[in-house]
Amino acid sequence: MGYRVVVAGATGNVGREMLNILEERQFPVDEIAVLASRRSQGTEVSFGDRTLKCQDIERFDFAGWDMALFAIGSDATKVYAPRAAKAGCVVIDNSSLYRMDPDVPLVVPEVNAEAVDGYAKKNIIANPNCSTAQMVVALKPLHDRARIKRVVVATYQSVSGAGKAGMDELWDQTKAIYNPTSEVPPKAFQKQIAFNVIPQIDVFMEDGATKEEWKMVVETKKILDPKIKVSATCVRVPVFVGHAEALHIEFEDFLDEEEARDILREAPGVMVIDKREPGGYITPVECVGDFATFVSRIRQDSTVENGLALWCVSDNLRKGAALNAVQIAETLGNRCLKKG
Ligand code: 11C
Repeated sequence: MGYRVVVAGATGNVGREMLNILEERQFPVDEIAVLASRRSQGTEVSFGDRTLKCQDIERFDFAGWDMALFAIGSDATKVYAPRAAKAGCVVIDNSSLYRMDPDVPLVVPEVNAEAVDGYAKKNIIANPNCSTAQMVVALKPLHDRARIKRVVVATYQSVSGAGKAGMDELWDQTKAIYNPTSEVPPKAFQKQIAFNVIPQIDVFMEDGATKEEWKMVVETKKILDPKIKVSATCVRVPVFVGHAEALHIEFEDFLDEEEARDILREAPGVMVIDKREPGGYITPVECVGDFATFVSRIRQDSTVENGLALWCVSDNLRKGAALNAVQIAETLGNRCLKKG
């Protein structure tokens, strides 16, 4: 006995990962429907050893389905999430549309699983931004021990965060640099991404921060603790999958680096790889396809009182999106819904 599950946006990077992860984690699925836009209707996607055909989301009836994992972007979510929720299907939404809605829980199960219990106000649960998700997984156990006052973070975000168009642009520009027969001007990004880094992700806000940076600030407060101050600089780097973050954390209480390492070793969702030798840390290409948030380079930051610095890396399509959505589905199932 399990659930009737919908995956909306099944042909995209995140949707495909959702299907992989539902299968890998043996999520109790009684029946599954995969949805896409009319343009992709009939496109085949894999679910374990089965091949599923995408149905047109416009014509799909959500009544009788228990939960729907959405990876369709904010514009389409605005149309279809209320429709699914009204039909009694709980939406787990990967877009940014509902994240800051006070009636919608924003959940990273390792951090605030209990927030899922508030799902029924709108029948919608939000999945955070990828750069926030991995950061709060690493921060939570340290916050429980020494109370975080402030975090300064610089991100190194892969092009898959910008979808297939971002991945294609890095690939095509890289090829064009070696074989300059055709020019590949920036389109998905604001400047050349091949052999470059770009200090802009998403649009600029009035205060000079970008929206990606703003998301890290407000989402961390909603998920972990409204008292935590976050200063973020988000940077796009020429990596296909895997976001990295350099964190400088200021605590209320002193936290020794050895104790921090031990706490993180025991923390759910965290894998510590921290040998103080050449290569004794994790890089983005090594985390692809993994479930964990990897933490390396844990060390005291002596430039502030009670400071700690660390390096954190995770697969942005997994913990940053599809895995977290499936973990929310698991939490919802365990805490709130009856199996079919
Ligand atoms: C990126 N973090 O790397 C973004 C992608 O709010 O869900 C995810 C945007 C979001 O470009």
